[in-house]
Amino acid sequence: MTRTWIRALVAAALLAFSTALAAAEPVTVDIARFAFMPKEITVAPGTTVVWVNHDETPHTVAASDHAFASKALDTDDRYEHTFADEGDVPYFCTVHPFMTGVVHVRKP
Ligand SMILES: [Cu+2]
Repeated sequence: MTRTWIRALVAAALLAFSTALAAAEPVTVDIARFAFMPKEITVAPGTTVVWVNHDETPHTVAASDHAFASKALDTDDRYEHTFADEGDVPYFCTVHPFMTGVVHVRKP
């Protein structure tokens, strides 16, 4: 194997490794007993948050600033949103506005 080939392989391996580090795992928020659990989470920019409704009652996930909103989620339905920018994103359930949560988006 030539030196150039070895260099190319090492470069490809390093690129794959750094890409894996950058891609954050999805974070799950459970909807159960008329609450978001956990109610507050902190994630890195680029993270996808997945909400899963475990209640028998339909719920929604809607940003307080209307940046995103799910349809009504039936039992076991899920909704996901990727948070690109840093900041605090409060959200609530439009069917039951007392159900609230916050996603804090922060660089690690
Ligand atoms: Cu609800």
